[in-house]
Amino acid sequence: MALINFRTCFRLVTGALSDADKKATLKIYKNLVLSRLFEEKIISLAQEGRIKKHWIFSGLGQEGGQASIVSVMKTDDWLIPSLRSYTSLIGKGYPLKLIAAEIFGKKDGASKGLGAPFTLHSEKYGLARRSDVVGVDCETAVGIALGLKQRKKSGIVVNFFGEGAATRGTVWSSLNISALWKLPVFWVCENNQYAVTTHISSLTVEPFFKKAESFGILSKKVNGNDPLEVYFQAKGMFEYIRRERKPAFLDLVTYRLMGHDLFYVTDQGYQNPKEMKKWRKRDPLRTLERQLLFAGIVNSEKAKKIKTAAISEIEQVILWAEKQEDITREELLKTSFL
Ligand SMILES: Cc1ncc(C[n+]2csc(CCOP(=O)(O)OP(=O)(O)O)c2C)c(N)n1
Ligand SMILES: [Mg+2]
Repeated sequence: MALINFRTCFRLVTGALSDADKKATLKIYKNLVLSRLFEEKIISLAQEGRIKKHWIFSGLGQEGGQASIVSVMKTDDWLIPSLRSYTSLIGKGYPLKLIAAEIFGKKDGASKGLGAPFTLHSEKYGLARRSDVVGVDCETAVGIALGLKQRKKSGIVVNFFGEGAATRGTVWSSLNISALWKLPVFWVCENNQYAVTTHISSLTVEPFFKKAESFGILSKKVNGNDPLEVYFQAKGMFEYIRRERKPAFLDLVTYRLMGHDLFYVTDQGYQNPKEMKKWRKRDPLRTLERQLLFAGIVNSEKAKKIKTAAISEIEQVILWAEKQEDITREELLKTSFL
């Protein structure tokens, strides 16, 4: 897959970005800067031993698609995030401090310190709880979308899941039902090519978008590390879902640069170093930054200001989160979070 899509270059060279697109891409960039710096901070705190919880699933280097897709969402749309979800939660407007408090295992965290940021449920922010059992969320997405349809509400459900999850039957039966019942779901397969240590080549022969297509669902495949391209593809697909009240499917091809979780960071033997080097060069944040500089949407001074503001916000949030009250052992044992 090329570093930057031809269509993206064309849009930039011809100045085909409307004012609304420019505003949206700046929002995507700010989200990516904040979530990247936040995640790097969290990883360094965990490595220093300041974070005890091990539920830190890194999305470093694969966040571009999430930022772009969530930027197109409206407040009454529902998001079921993926495992590696800081970017989408931040993009949906969820407070960073509650994400941080959850990571520190605090009572006031996103999931009351009992799970992880992605296991939160919040009607206010349109966030539905992701299960730790992969693939099950697709059934949740069907349920929420059916509820929206029966109540004649305008929102749609965006469900992120991994390509590993997409090997489960429950995912495809959910897609089938969404097509049959004409449900407004945007299925996003965050295809980072690994499920723990298993490469996608051991999981499937047919590309996922072709499988989705076979259920009669509008399906596309996109370079997930080119945020502008994802933004334009997603915008079109959102328009389709809103207009037709039918599902759509996006195969977001990206790459997992870190280990499965922080325990796996040093155990990268199953990932080919050449492959990793290639994908490091396709960093979505750097790609978008270059595109925005080229299109004059930011200049280097503005980019620097955005980064400084993000660093200061993160410092404040971490200071606040660390001071909050820990979850007690009794509360922890009372709850099953699967
Ligand atoms: C049904 C089920 N099987 C196995 C697991 C253990 N598990 C947790 S995450 C994961 C990998 C999922 O891979 P993928 O869907 O590609 O998501 P990614 O980790 O790449 O974001 C597995 C196998 C689980 N949580 N649920
Ligand atoms: Mg995966």
